[in-house]
Amino acid sequence: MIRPERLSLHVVELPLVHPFRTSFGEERVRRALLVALEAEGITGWGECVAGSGPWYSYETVDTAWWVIREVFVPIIKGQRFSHPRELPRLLARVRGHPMAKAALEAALWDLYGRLEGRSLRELLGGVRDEVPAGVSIGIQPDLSTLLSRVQEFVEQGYQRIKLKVKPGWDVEVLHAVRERFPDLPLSVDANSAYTLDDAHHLREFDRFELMMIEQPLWYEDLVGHARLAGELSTPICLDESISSPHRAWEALELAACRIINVKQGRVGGLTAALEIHGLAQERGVPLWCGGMLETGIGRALNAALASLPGFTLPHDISATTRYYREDIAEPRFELTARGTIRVPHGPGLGVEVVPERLLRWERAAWATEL
Ligand code: OSB
Ligand code: MG
Repeated sequence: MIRPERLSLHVVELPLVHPFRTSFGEERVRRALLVALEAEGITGWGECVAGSGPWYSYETVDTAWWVIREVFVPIIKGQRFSHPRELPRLLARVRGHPMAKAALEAALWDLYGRLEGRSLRELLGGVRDEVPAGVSIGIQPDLSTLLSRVQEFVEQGYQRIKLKVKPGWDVEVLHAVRERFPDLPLSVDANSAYTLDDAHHLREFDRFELMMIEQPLWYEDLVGHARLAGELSTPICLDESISSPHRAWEALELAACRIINVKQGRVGGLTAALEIHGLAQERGVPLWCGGMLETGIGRALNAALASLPGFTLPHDISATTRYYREDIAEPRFELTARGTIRVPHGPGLGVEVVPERLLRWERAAWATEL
């Protein structure tokens, strides 16, 4: 039984090594909300994947802060849990806010693992010691900068390169990258930058032998993706559209995608991610773990999730140095000589928050007894 005694919220701002530009904007700093749950002198940590503004998702650091403090805390006050999967049932009557729910659930999984002396990988049923690492490269100021960034990551040994695309930064870019790197495992992510009217244009992507095209259309549009899938030979992967296990089921029923990018935060937590994993296993749909520029806390969780048997494609889980000069957690994640990231095996997340670093990068904090 876990009886959480105290909850604290921490907003941190970590400068990114390189600005990250997508079809919806640019980030120079990762503003992240961390949730800590304490019991019996042990602390469990969860990172909320919401961004600082409502661009990737309507949730933000501030909406998550508000809903956890004003809505979730009163619900969990005095509660006991025999397993973290009991939390989503308690929170089910709150509509929406999947990223906030996921962050609280993540803290409970970490706390549970630490109290039981078991790793998150083991608790989730992971089967791998290391997972294939890919890297996601944002939109660059020009083509030559992009080519040198790709070169740099290929030399480092990443197993797959994902390029952010948008109208005006696509076919020409892909042509140049393919010409220089003919055999490179390559994919693209549009973050909803196209419409079905662009179907003819998107067909040009087919000649670049991409592993997938991620989220080409509007996030609510499963039917549009199903129609587009009929026009393209490149597999469609959905990211933003998959906001719950039910949406994953709908997407697969409609044949809106052949691959799913799983972000536990976007789907409402680890329990929901496990449900999607089960569904994908039944149907033989390959999964991979997406990223949200997480700190070491979120990255450790992603690595544990990616170690499940259904996660078979390279992930957006890159080395710490690709994102941050200094992370708030230790040890840092490094790319192995095999182009993989090791899955932590210590209790819970298997990484530790460094208190001085948390203080250095913290911009706001709040705590309450439960
Ligand atoms: O669409 O996958 C995305 C980062 C922030 C928001 C959305 C996305 C991304 C990435 C980065 O592609 C993946 C990573 O963390 O390395
Ligand atoms: Mg994406």
